[in-house]
Amino acid sequence: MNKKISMIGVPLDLGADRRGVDMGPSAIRYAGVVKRLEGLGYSVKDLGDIPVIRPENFEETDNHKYLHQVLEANERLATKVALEIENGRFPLVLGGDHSIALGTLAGVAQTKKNLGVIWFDAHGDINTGLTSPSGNIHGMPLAASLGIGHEALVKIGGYSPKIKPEHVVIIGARDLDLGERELIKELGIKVYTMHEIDRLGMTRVMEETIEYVTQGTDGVHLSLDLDGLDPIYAPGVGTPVIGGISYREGHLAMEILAEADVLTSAEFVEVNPILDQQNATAAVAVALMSSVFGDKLL
Ligand code: 4U7
Ligand code: MN
Ligand code: MN
Ligand code: MN
Repeated sequence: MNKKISMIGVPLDLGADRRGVDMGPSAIRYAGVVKRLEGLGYSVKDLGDIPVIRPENFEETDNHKYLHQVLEANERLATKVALEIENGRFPLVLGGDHSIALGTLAGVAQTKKNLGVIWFDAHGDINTGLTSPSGNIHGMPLAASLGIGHEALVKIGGYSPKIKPEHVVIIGARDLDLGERELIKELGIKVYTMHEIDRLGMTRVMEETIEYVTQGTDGVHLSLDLDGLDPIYAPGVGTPVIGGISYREGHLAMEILAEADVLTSAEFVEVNPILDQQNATAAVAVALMSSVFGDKLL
């Protein structure tokens, strides 16, 4: 793994239309992420936070809440991520709501034309303005990155698509909207729902996932939504869904990823300290990062 990490915070909550997740980057820093990664031998450069402009009033464009603010923050994020990669560094993005994957992927995919993506989440995040029951953009970044949805979202970074359906794996899904299910089937996206995780076990799920996302790709991005974990372990999230991945399964997944040594970028999103219990969810995020960056425990 690249030993030079550039950490970028994105204090955005407008994509979730819910206050609190904007404090995610602070909570994760407070939970000791830099020390933890430095302890594993990484050199960590904390680039601070991407500025987010708050609107005076509620805004909505064609069932996309706060479209303009979400676009602006993500354009900035994309530029920064691309620059860090050019400088030979590993971008580690801290959310913020999951709409920030739009900017991360727009930055990463500028250099990686066949990027593999592991989407660890209770949700598919593959809605468009036409299928979204909420109008919240954090439920749309996977669709937009595939080139599907609102023109402006799709074109972040000035190009589209960022990724191809055959390079994506969703892990932990248990709350998929009707339109999402249809699109997943239409595009043939590989999904390990909780059912498959129960049935096959996390080891096999991760081994198959790694095999799959490294076929014909030139890098692998991990987009980890803390709500992929069960809310027992990660209560500080805006859209919790019971029946999720356990703390140990989450660690196992990260450890297998670390062993495979395939990741070229990562983001950890949806930590909401207002909904949390004593920063437990931020602590889980840092613990998972520690595993995915190679903590061997012994
Ligand atoms: B997250 C939802 F309807 N699908 O689109 C939607 F259930 O980034 C939830 O995964 C989206 O946390 C959750 O609003 C987005 C809803
Ligand atoms: Mn989610
Ligand atoms: Mn839901
Ligand atoms: Mn998500």
